[in-house]
Amino acid sequence: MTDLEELEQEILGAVAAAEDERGLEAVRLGALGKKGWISERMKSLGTMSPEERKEAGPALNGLKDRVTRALEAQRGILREAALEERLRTERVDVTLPARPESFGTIHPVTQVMEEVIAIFGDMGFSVAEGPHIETDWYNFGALNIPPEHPARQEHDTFYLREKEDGSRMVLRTHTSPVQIRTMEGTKPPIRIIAPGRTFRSDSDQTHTPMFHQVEGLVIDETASLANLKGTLEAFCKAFFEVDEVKMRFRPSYFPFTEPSMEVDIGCSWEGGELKIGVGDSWLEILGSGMVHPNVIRAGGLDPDKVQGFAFGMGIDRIAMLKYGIPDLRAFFEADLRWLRHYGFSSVAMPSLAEGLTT
Ligand code: 2U9
Repeated sequence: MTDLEELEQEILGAVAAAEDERGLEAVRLGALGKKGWISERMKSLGTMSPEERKEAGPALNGLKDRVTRALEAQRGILREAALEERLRTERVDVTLPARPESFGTIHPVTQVMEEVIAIFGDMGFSVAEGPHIETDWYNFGALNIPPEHPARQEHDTFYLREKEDGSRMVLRTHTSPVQIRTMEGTKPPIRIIAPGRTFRSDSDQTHTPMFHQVEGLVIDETASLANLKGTLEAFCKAFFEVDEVKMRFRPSYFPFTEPSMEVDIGCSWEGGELKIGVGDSWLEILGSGMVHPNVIRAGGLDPDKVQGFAFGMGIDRIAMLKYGIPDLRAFFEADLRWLRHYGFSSVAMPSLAEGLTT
C-alpha cells in the first residue's frame, strides 16, 4: 500500500468513527485544515519536479475529493441521529396540567369590569378606550364644564406642569373624554361603554386618588329616557344576578346631562347581609341623564338631528356592593392574603351564557 493510500484509510476511518459533529470537525481540520495532512502534502507539490507533480497532483486532488465527500456524508448521518435523539428525549406531554401551579387570582376590579363588559356587550355596546392624560377641553370644556364652573372644584383635578403656551394637561377625572373622542370619529348610531382608570385628588374611607369608572353613551335619532331606564334596569338585574330589582330615579344635576338622574336600587339587610333588589332601603349606584345639547355639539354632532343618553358608575363601589368587600383602600394595597380571599379564578371569564360568576 502506498503512503497516500495508507493516509486515506486512516482519515476515512477517523471520519466513520466520529461520534458527533464536534469530533467530525476535528477530523476535518486534521486533514483539510491549514496545517492538515492533505494541505501539507499539497504544499509539497511546489518542491517536486514536473514529472513527479503530474502524478502526485491528481492523486492528492482525488484524495481531497473523496475525504470531502466522506465528511459531508458523515455530517448528514450525525445530524439526522442528533435530531432523532432530541425527538426521542424531548417529548412534551400536552395532556399534563399547566406547571407551575398558578397562585394568581383576578382582582375584583378586573372581574367586575369584565362582568360589566359582558353585560353591555350582550346589549350591543362596544368598548371604547382613551388616554389617561387629557387636555382641559376633552376632560372639561367639551363636557359643558366651562373654566369657572363649580364642578371643576368638585372634581379635585390632578394637573400636570404648565406647558409653554400656558395650557395644562390633566389626569382625566372621569372617562367621559373617551365618549367625546368617539363622537368625533363615529357616525351615529353610537353605543359604547368606556371602562377605565380615573383620577381625583381625594383620599378617605370611600375615595382613593385613582379609581375605576365605567360610563356609557348611546347616540342616535330617537334614544330616549325610557331607553335609558330600560337599559339600566337590564344592567342591574344582570349584574346583581336577580330577577327583579326595585329602582328609583332621583332628579339630580350634572353639567353634561339634562335632565340628570341619580339611580338607587332597593335593598335590605338580612342577618347582617346586604340583599340587593328588594327591601325598604336604597343604595345609590349610578348617575345618568340625557346628553346635553352642548355636549353633542362639542362631539361634532348636530343636537337637532341626534340625541342620546349617558350614564356613569364607580366600578370599585359596585364591586364592594356585589362581593361584600368592606374596605375600599384594601383594593390597592396588593396584600396577597386579601387578593387570595377576594380574587377570582383566572380561567373562568365572565359571560352571560356561562354565568358571570362561576
Ligand atoms: C358624554 C356625555 C355624558 C356620563 C355620566 C354620570 C352621570 C355620573 C358618576 C357616577 C359615580 C361618576 O364614578 S362616579 O363618581 N357619574 O353620575 N356620568 S352621566 O355622562 C356623559 C359622559 C360623556 C359625552
